[in-house]
Amino acid sequence: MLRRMFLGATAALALLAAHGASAQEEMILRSADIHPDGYPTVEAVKYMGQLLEEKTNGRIKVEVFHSRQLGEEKDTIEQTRFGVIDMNRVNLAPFNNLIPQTVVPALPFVFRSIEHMHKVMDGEIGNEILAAFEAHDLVALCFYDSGARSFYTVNKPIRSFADMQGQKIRVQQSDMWLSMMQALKANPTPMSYGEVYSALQTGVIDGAENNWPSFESSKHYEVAKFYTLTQHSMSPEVLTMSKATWDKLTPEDQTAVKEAAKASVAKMRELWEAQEKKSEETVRAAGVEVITIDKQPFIDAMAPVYAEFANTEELKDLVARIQAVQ
Ligand code: BDP
Repeated sequence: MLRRMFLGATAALALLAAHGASAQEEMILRSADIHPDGYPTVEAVKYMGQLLEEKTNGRIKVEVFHSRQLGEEKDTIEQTRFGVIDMNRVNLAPFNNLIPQTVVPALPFVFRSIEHMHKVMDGEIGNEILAAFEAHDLVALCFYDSGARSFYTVNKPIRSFADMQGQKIRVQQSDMWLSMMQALKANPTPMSYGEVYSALQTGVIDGAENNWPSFESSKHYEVAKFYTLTQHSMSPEVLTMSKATWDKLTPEDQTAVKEAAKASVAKMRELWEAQEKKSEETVRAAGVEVITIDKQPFIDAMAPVYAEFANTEELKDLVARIQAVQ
């Protein structure tokens, strides 16, 4: 009797599951971004949503909550892991402590050029890093460009390696980034992106670092008038989906999501290139002094960071394979 009841329940569940799949429910996927509307990452995810809507005949839509409406990156990552938020576009840095493989593409000077970065992230190595998210309740869909990050300061311009000494520099919440700043003899202060503007203004920090579009859209350039082209990291952005949401999708819809995300990468690159130019123009026109610098002492100082964070066979191998990509 018990056994029959059990079988009955299983059959009912199977029926329900089949029904759920064939009913092909409508879904609106909520996606988080800290950047403002119009920023390339926000527009790329909207575009991904349009493609997904087309592929699913309007059943699955994406709604982007930009301008940190859903919170700072550290919080939205947790909420995405718990399935409260469906999708999240973030930088790799806030994943560094959780997922060691994400450290590798953020390592200082690991890429020789944007082309090198594209080749690596579009290929086998990129796929391995995407796959590493699965163990952490996330499905990583694709990487987006983030240009190169450089330092900006309020009072003391960085004209040489020695000018890093003792400057209080905001970093993303990642141990690797802390270690990178220590290796540069700076004084790292981890804080979330949304706090940086007032921290610059009130002198809690002396500077921060970011790419052209973020330096501009955050308005940090209104306060920090020196931008030094160290281009020390090309840490890419990543678009993730909650594993909980992913598991609700049929295999066909999962494929549609992956395809839409992959197709949005090219769009993002177009948007990025255009935005980089525009942002650079805006920043220069606002009177920010843009400083070119000898990068070699910065590169030379990074050995301890590699030793500390590319510290397993797997990670060392990833670094070596990246460097070998021509
Ligand atoms: C920007 C990234 C964003 C990061 C931010 C930061 O797009 O995801 O959170 O930098 O420095 O370039 O926190």
